[in-house]
Amino acid sequence: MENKGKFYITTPIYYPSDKLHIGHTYCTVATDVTARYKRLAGYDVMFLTGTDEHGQKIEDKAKEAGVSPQEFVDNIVEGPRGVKDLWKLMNISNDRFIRTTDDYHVEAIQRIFKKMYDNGDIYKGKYVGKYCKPCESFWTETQLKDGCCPDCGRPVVDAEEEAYFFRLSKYADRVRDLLVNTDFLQPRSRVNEMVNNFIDPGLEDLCVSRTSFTWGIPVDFDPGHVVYVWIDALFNYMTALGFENEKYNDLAEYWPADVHFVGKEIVRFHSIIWPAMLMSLDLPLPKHVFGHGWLLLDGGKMSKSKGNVVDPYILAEQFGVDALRFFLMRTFPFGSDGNFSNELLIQTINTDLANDLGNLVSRTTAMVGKYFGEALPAGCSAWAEPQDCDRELIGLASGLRDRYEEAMEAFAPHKALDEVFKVIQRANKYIDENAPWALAKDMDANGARLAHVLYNLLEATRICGILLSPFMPESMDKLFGQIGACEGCRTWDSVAVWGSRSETSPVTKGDALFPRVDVDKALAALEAAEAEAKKAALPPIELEPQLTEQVDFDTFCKSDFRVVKVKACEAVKKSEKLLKFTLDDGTGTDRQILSGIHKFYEPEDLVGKTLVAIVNLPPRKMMGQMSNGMLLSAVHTEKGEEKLNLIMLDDSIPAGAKLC
Ligand code: ME8
Repeated sequence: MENKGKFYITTPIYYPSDKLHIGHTYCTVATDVTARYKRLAGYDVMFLTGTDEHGQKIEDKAKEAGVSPQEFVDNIVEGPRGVKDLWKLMNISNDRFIRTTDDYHVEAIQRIFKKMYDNGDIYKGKYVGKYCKPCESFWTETQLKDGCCPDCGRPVVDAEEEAYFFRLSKYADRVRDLLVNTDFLQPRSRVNEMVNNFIDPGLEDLCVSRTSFTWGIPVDFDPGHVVYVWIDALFNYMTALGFENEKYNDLAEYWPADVHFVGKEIVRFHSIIWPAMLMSLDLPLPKHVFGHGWLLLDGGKMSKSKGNVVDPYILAEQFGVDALRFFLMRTFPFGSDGNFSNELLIQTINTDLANDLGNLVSRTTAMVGKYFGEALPAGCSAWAEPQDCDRELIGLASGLRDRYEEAMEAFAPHKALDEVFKVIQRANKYIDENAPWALAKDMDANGARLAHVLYNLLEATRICGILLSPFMPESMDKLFGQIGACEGCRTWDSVAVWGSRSETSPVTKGDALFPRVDVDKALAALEAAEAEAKKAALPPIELEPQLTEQVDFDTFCKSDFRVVKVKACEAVKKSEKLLKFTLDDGTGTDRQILSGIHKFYEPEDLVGKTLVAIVNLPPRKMMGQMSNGMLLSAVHTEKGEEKLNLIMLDDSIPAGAKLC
């Protein structure tokens, strides 16, 4: 087969602050499917994935877990059921895996940073602005949405420090031109978002170093500064090919990348900051960035902190890797958000895989066995006077490769699958139209027609099987075995040639490729597996011993517990521990409570929260300020460290409601 050239595709490099969930799996599967399709179509593919391991969030998480940041990320990346294990399980065919803590990458980033410093695009200044800790993003006041991070909606904190800046503003016009006048950023709808929200309001220079934590790549010419995690992360796409390092040597072959697949919230980094930095270094730009949508759960983005993540291991173990890969690509249009549910997954498996595809394969192979034994007779592929249904099926299947290719080239795997399933559905209808069981009643008169009908079904199945193989590699190998598709007729070239399958290849009815799922049983099993996983993930905790001394009921009833809403919260000056709360307690007069919980919460994170306070304690003075009551919280010890969680209630409960 002709070699069509190089194709370089990447996933985002994942942030190993927690185990990956089904949303991460979605993007990696989409990238894998595209990489496998390109290999099938004759490209020499480089498929890169990896992990983005620096930044304050990892430093904080490691501290919480009582291990070093390196140990922390090693466990999530290399450890059991970690990132690498997950990609192995999901049959991800990446050619390379980069970790941003790899020595070659660290050294390369230091060189890259220095180059931009030397060419004047990185300069030293003072950073005053807002910072979103969970997203590791800096924002200007004007970019905030209702005072919060425009990406995740969480509160931001003030940040001021000496820092290095990248002259992003210098590249605003060139980046705008790239987005507006080329097909660099896809889908097109994302272009307006970037231009209207970020470029046109004015691109400010970007802060690209930090001094407030150490878990990052050191700026080697200025101790104390570490490189901003996004600079470190974005250049992975090139360091993994050998840019500014000696570990690899594939840059000339594969750069510029053909496409970076990324989730929609990181399109800004990939379509504005990334091209601007490449422009600064006079490097070729990637050909495309594709911003896919999110998998939502109950309408919201999955995130570990919200506790609503879906574990891909559980789904793959329950339903099979291929069924899960297929579901992700079939159900959610790649550029849009989609609502995940277990019910939808089961429905897709039952409808598309067990019913449509599974039945086509099992009925066809069973009928070949029943009516002809091991194989169809020679000569069965030709039919002197094709009927309308023959012409329709053959026409639809023969043209399938072009329609599929068009969709895959447009990064629309869901559309490619639509096309394949039109042929599968047409083939099932063809069985009903020809009623092979009726033809088989008189083999002398109808045996030749029956063999031809079955040959057409095997051919249509073969063509669909090849085009489904990037989505479900293992199952399609089994399918090829069952329908007798030799190596030579599983190729890209053979997809477009009706009749490539040898007439007399042996056919074997095997086990069902996709058994039907019993909805109730499967949902119950999932629930049990999820509960088991949650239990296993709970850290060992030490609880305060429970008091044995009893309190009489009347005394207990004297304590007045009320729902309160946080109107304002600030740190008490000169106190490391105390936060001062201004609370709405439902009386119409603000209540002030001081609480020694600064170690556990930032004040701005608590504004708007609904808490519980005991309001009839005698007033107390602390650090010169009055406190009228006490906020309730839960405390325990984890790995020797004290933990505290304020009791938070549903926002719908009004201030002043009494707890009893
Ligand atoms: O962003 N649905 O890493 P990350 C779909 N380290 N996609 C989702 C998703 C969901 N529910 N949740 C997450 C980072 N993702 C950076 C990337 S690249 C130089 C650096 C996607 O682990 C998300 O949109 O937080 C992103 O594209 C990817 O998972 C990695 O997210």
